[in-house]
Amino acid sequence: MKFYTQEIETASREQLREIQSERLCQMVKRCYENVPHYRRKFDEMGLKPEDIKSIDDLHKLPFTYKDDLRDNYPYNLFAVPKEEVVRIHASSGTTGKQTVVGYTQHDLDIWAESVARAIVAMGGSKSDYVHVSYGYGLFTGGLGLHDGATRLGASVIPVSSGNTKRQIQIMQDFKSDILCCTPSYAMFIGETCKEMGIDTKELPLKIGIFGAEAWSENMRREIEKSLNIKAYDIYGLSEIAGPGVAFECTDQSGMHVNEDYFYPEIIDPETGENLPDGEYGELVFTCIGKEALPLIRYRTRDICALTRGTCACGRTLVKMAKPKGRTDDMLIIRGVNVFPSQVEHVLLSLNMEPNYQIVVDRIGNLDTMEVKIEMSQDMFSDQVKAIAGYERKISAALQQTLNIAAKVTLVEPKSLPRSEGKAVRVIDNRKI
Ligand code: DLL
Repeated sequence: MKFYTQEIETASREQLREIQSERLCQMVKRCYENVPHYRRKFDEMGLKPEDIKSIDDLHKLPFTYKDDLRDNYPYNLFAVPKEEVVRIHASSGTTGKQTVVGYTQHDLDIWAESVARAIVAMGGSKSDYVHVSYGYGLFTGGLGLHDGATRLGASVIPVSSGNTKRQIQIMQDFKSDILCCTPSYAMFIGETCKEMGIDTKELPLKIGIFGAEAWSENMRREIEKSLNIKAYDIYGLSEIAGPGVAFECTDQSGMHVNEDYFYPEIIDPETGENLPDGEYGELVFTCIGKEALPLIRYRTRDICALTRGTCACGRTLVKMAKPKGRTDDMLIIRGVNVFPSQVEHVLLSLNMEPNYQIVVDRIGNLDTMEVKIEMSQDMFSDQVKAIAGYERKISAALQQTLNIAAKVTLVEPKSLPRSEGKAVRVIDNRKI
């Protein structure tokens, strides 16, 4: 099986536009009638649901921000009565209050369908064992992949995260074909296999479905090598659906957006204006297929670009690039914009493993940046002089890419904390 829902995944642009326009008009009407926040916003702008006649009118609609979810905590943006809500999830909320999201049965169905499309596009099928190591709970990763694989008819192994040696034992004994977890956890599983003396070529594992955090092409190659699999990217966010909003196909050239349910735009984050295909800006989603929490033009803060056209896999669904980072991940150090992904890129280009942590501080009035990087076992056994040489080399490469001086400290192998979920890359000690 090449497609889960071929008709939609290979539809013409006109067919897609027709579906999108019809769904948008219906959802705008429902939002106006059922969500006081949206009614108030529309009224303030002098906008009526009838003014939205097709997807071309999307730009007339107001944006929705994470703060709108917080201000309406927990349930005030829901567009359906409580009896129709069958599931609640929440985002982790590293800053401030977490945000709460809800789903009707229909919402869970389209989410599961979106994930089933993803698994098939990556070469998975109902005859696979799908090992889910994303956390189960309020985080959408575990249950999202679980429901999608169940919908496809695959055999789900719901391991959840943690206890890495046990994960590997299960992979061996239960013959997991597909591994689902964050890319940083996949790296850690690879490292642990090596430590345990397990030859990953002996494992049945063939596909990895990795997402929930930004990861680079270099990191993909590392993971593919260490686990002896094909590693695919999956994107999503709790506010829109969870994993499966977009997914990679076997062409590995961007993620197809399930745009019949989640309509994407790229905007200039400063002006809010739409940007043309191919240009990087902030990714914005409108939930045109959802009932419980149909967000209009939700500002994801992810920095991304879109491309349209027919992919080598045959899908016509618009593709989003790997997100470069988030507008709120961006560190401003001495006036220079720094993304953690740039540090990762430099390390991988020097053939180092991307186990690092950025520590930012303010001493006097000056911002300082230290990058702690783990040495490989080989480097660790080198002379102090050689280690100082590595530090200088990395420091020079960082300076060239970031345009800012960073102190490089090489630390012992395996001394930085490992994450079983999303990696924590930045510690900002500045009180700003
Ligand atoms: O991370 C949902 C998810 C679970 C996606 C499992 C994929 C796999 P949140 O916790 O709400 O939801 O975090 C959403 O994570 O806005 C991005 O910044 C980031 N993110 C998610 N997937 C990717 C990806 C889940 N493939 C936020 N590449 C998003 C880069 C990603 N960043």
